[in-house]
Amino acid sequence: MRSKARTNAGSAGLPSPPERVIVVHHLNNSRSQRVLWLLEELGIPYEVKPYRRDAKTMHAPPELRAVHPLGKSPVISDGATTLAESGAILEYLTERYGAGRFAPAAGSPERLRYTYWMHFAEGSAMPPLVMKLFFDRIKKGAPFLVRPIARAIADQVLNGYVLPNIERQLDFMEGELGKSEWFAGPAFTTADVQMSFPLEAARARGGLDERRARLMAWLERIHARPAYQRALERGGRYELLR
Ligand SMILES: N[C@@H](CCC(=O)N[C@@H](CS)C(=O)NCC(=O)O)C(=O)O
Repeated sequence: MRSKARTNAGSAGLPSPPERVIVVHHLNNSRSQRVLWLLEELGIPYEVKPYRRDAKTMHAPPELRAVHPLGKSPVISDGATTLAESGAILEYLTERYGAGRFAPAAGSPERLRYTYWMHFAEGSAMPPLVMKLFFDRIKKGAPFLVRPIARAIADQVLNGYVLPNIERQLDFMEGELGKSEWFAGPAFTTADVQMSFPLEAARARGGLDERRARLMAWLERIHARPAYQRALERGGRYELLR
């Protein structure tokens, strides 16, 4: 049975193993798909609590704020611990349940690469991809009378900042995958799970295509993993926003 007591991100006081039933607060078409995938790779049981985006605004429903004050997904509850932020969740799960799998040894060069990509995914790769989503929507959805002005402003930001950054990052990632099969080195790690969302978003709306053969092959490799497929079955339809 799960404890009703709740502590937010990073708190101590973890329950003993039999008490734990990990609950993933899962928003459709979102970053929480990565958490389901890692749990499948780890082979530990979990519950999915589904939330649906508002069809118009794409926002998460307000009930998610009862789980974590920011009301974003993913969030997990593991006994008395509630943890948000996908990178933190993936690191927590890997350290707690990985038994040495999916993370390179501490102090190794691969571990530094692992740390780098764990942070790069949300800290560098996602911001321009999110900006592209919003500015594309402004271009399409601005009221008729102001649409030309809205488009001009959006194009200025897109062409001056967003698109060049996405391109530069894609080139960089493509080059890095020339060094090894997976992001942190020769072995698949949780950093590949963390990097899946920005690269799937880049494929959906950021111009990632066959011109970057290594990134495309990496996407194929992750999609072919049985655990990835099982996570899709658990999470339901997964289609990245465009
Ligand atoms: N950096 C955070 C981002 C969390 C985030 O923005 N999640 C999106 C889903 S991909 C969300 O909940 N959006 C709904 C909303 O903002 O209302 C993480 O990696 O967990």
